[in-house]
Amino acid sequence: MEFILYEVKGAVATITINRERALNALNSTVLDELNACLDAVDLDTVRCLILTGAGVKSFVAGADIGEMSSLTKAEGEAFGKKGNDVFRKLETFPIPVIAAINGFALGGGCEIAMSCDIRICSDNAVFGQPEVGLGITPGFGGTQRLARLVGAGMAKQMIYTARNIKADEALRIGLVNAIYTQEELIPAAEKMAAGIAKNAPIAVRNCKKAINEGLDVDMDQAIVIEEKLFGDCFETEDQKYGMAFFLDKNKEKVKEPFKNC
Ligand code: CO8
Repeated sequence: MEFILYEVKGAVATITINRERALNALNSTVLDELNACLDAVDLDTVRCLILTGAGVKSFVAGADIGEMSSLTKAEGEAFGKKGNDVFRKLETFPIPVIAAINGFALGGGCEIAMSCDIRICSDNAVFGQPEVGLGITPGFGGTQRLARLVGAGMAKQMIYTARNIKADEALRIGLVNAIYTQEELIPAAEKMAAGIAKNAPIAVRNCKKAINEGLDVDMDQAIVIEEKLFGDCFETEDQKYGMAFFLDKNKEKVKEPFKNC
């Protein structure tokens, strides 16, 4: 692939958007390649994904302004759909995705980060939805996901003013979970991903599904979604092993890795 790097270490895979000379801006090729990369992830072995950007300056500096500048109404809608389809694939991806935000996360960059399950960033990260300054709305889910993540009032302020915020403010409003130095960011993401990957994979997937699907419906329906996914776990070998291990009083026994079945 021209703009996507994919690396697997044990049960953790890292996808790097690699278009550094344009600060990893998302053009159609990047979106197509990201889509293909997600389709190719081996879900039998990979249990957590990390998404980051190449270089030390930018995570993703938005959708490609050059490519968008001459779009017609229909082409604009189609470009928005292309991005939304990939971002939705990321959001509903069966395994957790951690965004390791290593610099600018503007426009489509902030939007792709918000499609991930967990966001952590470096201390030089900058977030924003600058679209109205370019004469457009956020078009890759920003109007929807930012309001859900940080509340409608703060989302409206960020989107209407197009003002960028730094890492500390992103932390304060709940847009990211933690800030690291640039050197510490990827090791921290890998450590978190490894911590997720060592837990029962089907249970982790079911948690993601329960949280995501539950947030889209009212509480009465949401708890039914949870009950069903909770029940499903009792058909897994991992549940049988995990509970038997706890109940076994032999303290010498070492816990085996979960089998994903
Ligand atoms: N698109 C295309 N090229 C970009 C982009 C971008 N979003 N961001 C940076 N670049 C390019 C620059 O043009 C420049 O290229 P070149 O070297 O060929 O001139 C190179 O990257 C380096 O950028 P700068 O020289 O500008 O670097 P600075 O350090 O001076 O500035 C900034 C860094 C502040 C990040 C600056 O580059 C900037 O403001 N970039 C644009 C940020 C932005 O507005 N992003 C939002 C774009 S709109 C969007 O994402 C909408 C998503 C939904 C689309 C839905 C479609 C329907």
